[in-house]
Amino acid sequence: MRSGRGQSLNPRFLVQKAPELRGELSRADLGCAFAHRVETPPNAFSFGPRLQFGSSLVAGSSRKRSCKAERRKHFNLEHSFATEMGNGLSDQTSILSSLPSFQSFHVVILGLDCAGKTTVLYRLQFNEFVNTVPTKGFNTEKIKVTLGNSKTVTFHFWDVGGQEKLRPLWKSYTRCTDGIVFVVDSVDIERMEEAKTELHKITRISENQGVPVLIVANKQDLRNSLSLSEIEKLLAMGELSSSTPWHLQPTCAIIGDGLKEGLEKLHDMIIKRRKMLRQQKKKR
Ligand SMILES: Nc1nc2c(ncn2[C@@H]2O[C@H](COP(=O)(O)OP(=O)(O)OP(=O)(O)O)[C@@H](O)[C@H]2O)c(=O)[nH]1
Ligand SMILES: [Mg+2]
Repeated sequence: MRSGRGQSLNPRFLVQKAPELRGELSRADLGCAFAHRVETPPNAFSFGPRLQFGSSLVAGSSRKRSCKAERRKHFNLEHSFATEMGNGLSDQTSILSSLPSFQSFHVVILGLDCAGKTTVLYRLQFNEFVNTVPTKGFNTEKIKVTLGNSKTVTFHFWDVGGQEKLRPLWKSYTRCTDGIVFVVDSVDIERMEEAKTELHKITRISENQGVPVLIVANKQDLRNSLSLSEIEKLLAMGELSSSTPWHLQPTCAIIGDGLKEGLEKLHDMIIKRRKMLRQQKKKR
């Protein structure tokens, strides 16, 4: 079974958990709530789903001008290797890029197409559900997340398209990354083997040795979603290298359930690894 665009939802779950979705749900007759998609133009560097949020997120002309130089700098420094692939950069990204980088963690979001990566990204960014279109290149956002201990950290997320033809590019994005978020569609049983192959392939790359992986078991709101233990088994997570710290987190990206908890774990694993690397350096 393949879920995702136009899938059958568990409406009771959503109505209880996501009051802001009720209008959407009644319009869609509680059956295929997200069948009504707002398509965004497929041109590179389009503002993607952000356009749906109105003026507060579309920069005014003066702000645009003042950001121009910063945007160019940011772009040259960080995106040059992948500019041709981009389809979701924003003014917000460029402003946030000027923040001090010592608290910023570079995190790549990977997973098969339709797993919910972009939904995760924009749920974290706007704390709202955003209708998505398949990612042709990547989306990137710097997002401040307040963790349980009230500490605010900045994650620089790179959400890369999961279609088969785009997967060879994943390794370019994981170069020097602090962490990987690997999103899995919990009802896509048929493609669990494919997800396993991709997960193991990306973690086995020598540069990714020791990089913490947060495996997001997404779409837990759907009927027939696999349990965590089933997913753990199907993804053969026990066979991941012993040097790869991982955590499996159940989520529902459309309402945001489980995302903060997952990031908390990822943050802990990243900090632990950084400490370990520092100690190893000192010993040498
Ligand atoms: N029911 C349910 N649907 C979800 C959830 N997360 C995402 N979706 C839906 O799954 C579909 C695909 O989501 P995307 O975020 O575009 O998937 P993606 O992984 O970015 O896909 P690519 O960009 O093609 O790699 C959309 O219709 C989302 O609304 C979830 O937690 N529950
Ligand atoms: Mg996407």
